[in-house]
Amino acid sequence: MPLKFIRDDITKLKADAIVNAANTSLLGGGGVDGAIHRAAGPELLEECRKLGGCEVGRAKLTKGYNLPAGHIIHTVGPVWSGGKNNEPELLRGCYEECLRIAAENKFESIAFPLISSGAYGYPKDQALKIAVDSCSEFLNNHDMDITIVIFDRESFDIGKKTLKNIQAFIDDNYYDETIEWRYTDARPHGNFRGILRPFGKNTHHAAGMAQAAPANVPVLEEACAESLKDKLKMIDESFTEMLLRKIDEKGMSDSDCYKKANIDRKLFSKIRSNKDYHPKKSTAVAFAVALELDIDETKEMLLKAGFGLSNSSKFDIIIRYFIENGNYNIYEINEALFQFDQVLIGS
Ligand code: AR6
Repeated sequence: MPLKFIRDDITKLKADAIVNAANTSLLGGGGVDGAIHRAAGPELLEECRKLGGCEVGRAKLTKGYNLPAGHIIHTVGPVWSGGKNNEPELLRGCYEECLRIAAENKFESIAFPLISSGAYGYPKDQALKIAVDSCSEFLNNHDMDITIVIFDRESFDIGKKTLKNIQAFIDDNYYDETIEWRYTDARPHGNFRGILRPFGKNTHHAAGMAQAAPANVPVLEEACAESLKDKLKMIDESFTEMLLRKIDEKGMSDSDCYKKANIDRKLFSKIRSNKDYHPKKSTAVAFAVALELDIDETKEMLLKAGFGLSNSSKFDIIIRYFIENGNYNIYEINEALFQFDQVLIGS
């Protein structure tokens, strides 16, 4: 099952369990803890009183009461005090404990806030990394729908340096749609009206990206239609066929691939069983990333699904940035896409 990120209020989510970033008393507080107690109602506090508190890095389960979520797993994150007091291990322990409890109770879905990253002062980028690492590790051996809920934009800080590099890459490559396009008559005597060429700044990036449609499409004669039929018999490998071939070539198992692509098992089975499946672009890109294809292979795979990578889309440029830098970590790619308000890849 995939790992998802959403920007939302965790108290609004429907899941088998949501996680509360509580304190050792488990008797409520501010931040997400306060919001959960308010939304769940006073019965939650009554149940919490019976739990006898909770140690840092551990977790305890209650019912969800008035929440849309069925249960609450209360965990206590470490207070950040510079990082030398076992904070990373304790924070990782929180995620592992919550996931262990969720698995023990056969929960199929769980949503986490970014534990310790508010009042407890854990640097948000490091807190996020621990959340992602712990959850993705768990997903290697378990089927669960895990959501990491990001409350504020700042929490999703992928690190200033990466952000600056991506921004610079976008600035260098982004094709500004406001630039003027001029018609150039490239083939004055041919069937094509010409080729639209960008005119103005950044023309070198965009040149050749778009072509005008043929002007006068001829009516097919019978002989022509027959030869077209023959050609269609030799139709190229489909997206599904290419995907399955690449999985074999890379020596991966199906599950290695769909897990690494952050793709749901059911979706993968659907693709596998339909040679002519047309995936969404975000799905096709996720597979290219999971297979660690280089940029040309990625383009080839996208083309099979009817897509391309252009310089007029921030999504495409960010994907290109990661692939060209040999970074195939889907979660880091998604963090960057999220930061730039783009569709995430995978399921
Ligand atoms: N939904 C999702 N995330 C939220 C919400 C919400 N409704 N509200 C806040 N966050 P914090 P901590 C995010 O302070 O750092 C409490 O008083 C928030 O933006 O809630 O573990 C407890 O009783 C931040 O990224 O928890 C403890 O005393 C993240 O949740 C102490 O705070 C965690 O922020 C725990 O501190």
